[in-house]
Amino acid sequence: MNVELQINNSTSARARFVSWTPSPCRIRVTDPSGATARIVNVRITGRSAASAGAVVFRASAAGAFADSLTVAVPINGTSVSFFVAGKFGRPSVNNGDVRIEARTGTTLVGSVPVMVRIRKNANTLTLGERNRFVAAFAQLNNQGAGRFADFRDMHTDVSQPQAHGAPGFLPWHRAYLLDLERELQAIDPSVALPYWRFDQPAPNLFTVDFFGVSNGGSVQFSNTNPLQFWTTDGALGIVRGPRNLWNPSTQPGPGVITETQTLALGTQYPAFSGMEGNPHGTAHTRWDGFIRQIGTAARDPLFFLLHCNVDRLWAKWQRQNGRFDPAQAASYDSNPGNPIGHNLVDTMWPWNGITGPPRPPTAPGGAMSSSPCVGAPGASPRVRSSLDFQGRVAAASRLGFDYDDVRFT
Ligand SMILES: [Cu+2]
Repeated sequence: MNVELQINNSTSARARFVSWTPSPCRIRVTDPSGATARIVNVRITGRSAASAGAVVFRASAAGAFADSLTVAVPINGTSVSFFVAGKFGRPSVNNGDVRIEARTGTTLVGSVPVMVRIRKNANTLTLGERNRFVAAFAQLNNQGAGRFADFRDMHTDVSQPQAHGAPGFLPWHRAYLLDLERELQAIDPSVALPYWRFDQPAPNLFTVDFFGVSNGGSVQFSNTNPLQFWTTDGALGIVRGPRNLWNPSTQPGPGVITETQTLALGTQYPAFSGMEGNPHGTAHTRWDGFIRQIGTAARDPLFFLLHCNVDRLWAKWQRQNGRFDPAQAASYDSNPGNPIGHNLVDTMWPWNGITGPPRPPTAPGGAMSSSPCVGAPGASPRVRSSLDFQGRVAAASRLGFDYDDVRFT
């Protein structure tokens, strides 16, 4: 007998990535030979090394997760649904480092490799994770000739009002990071965007082998680091230096409020979104160079790690206060005076392709990148598409990413 395991309801190997948020899956009998009844009990488990990812299961969209699940599967080929999630605290370190196995009795009847793909603290990545991320990012930019140029062009002075200084700041940047992360995953599906905790020292991030070292002027990289060829706006190199003799390897960003302080800004979105100033703006202006100003910030790949932490803080705040539902007033700031692109129902530039006032004159990059694993947020996301990122309110809203320290359960 043989069964087929469909992760994220797909037979594609590209869809075999899960996070803390439950992924819908299916099992069906593809070869019934040897079966003695019309329905067989199949036990589904995860198998991995102690240092690798781990998964848990449940039979339906709600309920407790367990390390194994027994499913009654008809031998006529009808599929039966179940759910898989990463076991919190056990993210993968390599693609396919967990196997989902199906057994009847002790006989293995089906098996697929999966990855618990999770956004992690950049300071704690394994060397393998670090090197794969840097290689994918460098390839996306391709010395200035690659697809990264669109991301550079999305975050400029002219597009500034689409993404800053109003409530859509957090939803817009969540979509922006997701679009970039999906492009990185098209290059290497094992990559997830890491975050820079700007309220902590990051000795493993600010090295010549990772995001580089500089006391001002051009960032220095080792001769094995592909970021040494980073080029934007026709110029080789990244201009970045810590302001006022700050050492990002040994000190948190001066004046940057801590995570605890950020999460205590208030329980309503209008209060919490004050974090656009501090810690977000303060983290940007601890530096001189590209990352200091909106118009040039996206020229520095560190921008995306800084913003990944901004997004993580929003995710933590959402979980702490139950602020995932766009229909609940406290989850957002639905001020009637919000500019276009900052109301929950508004589509977001540039993915909507709309140009001309009050939108910018061009819409670089086209539609939002799709994912082999999830359907949301679609080609033209709305502000509201960013809120329910774990699909808590509606499972179809799940965006397919999670943070190492933000649980689903
Ligand atoms: Cu920005």
